[in-house]
Amino acid sequence: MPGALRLLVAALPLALLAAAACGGIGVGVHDQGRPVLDDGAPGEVGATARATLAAPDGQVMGEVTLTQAPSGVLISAAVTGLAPGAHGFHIHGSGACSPDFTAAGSHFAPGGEPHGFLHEDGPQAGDLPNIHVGEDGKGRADYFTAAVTLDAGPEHSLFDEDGSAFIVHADPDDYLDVASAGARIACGVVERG
Ligand SMILES: [Cu+2]
Repeated sequence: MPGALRLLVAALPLALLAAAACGGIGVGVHDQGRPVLDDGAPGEVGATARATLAAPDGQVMGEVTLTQAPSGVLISAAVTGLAPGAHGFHIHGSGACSPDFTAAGSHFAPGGEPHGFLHEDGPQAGDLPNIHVGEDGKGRADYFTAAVTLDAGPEHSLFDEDGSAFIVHADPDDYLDVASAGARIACGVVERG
């Protein structure tokens, strides 16, 4: 299965997402299907998780909420106090933001894919489209991805052994070069609730 098909990410208005959830529009193809626990029990649709984004000095910079859907996870992010423009926004593979943001590790990629929506063997499960910040320093983004799950157990679970974290970067992700997004300016560990 080509990596490009492993991840479905759509930054759609919620109305469209609702329509998609009802089967009103096709939203793409993926090979991970309905999230299923290792014991075969179906995933808990509607389960939620969150991450509070903070700057290196601890100042809160935003909030991310995650909701388990039948075939993936809805992610809603709100940020504040950031420089206007596009910022790389990813799920990183370790649930830690201290002693510094390198503790979050590299991008969540249980399948070992290379980074980038534009990479022919990408993307990684933790790749997400950029979040856009206005002149007021505030930004919002909604995503849907079938590449991760909140269920414990599956390889692509955000609650794997070492957890996961969201990172906001200083610069835009060019969706090809993992270094393009630059410094890590905000971090938040994914927690249930
Ligand atoms: Cu990143």
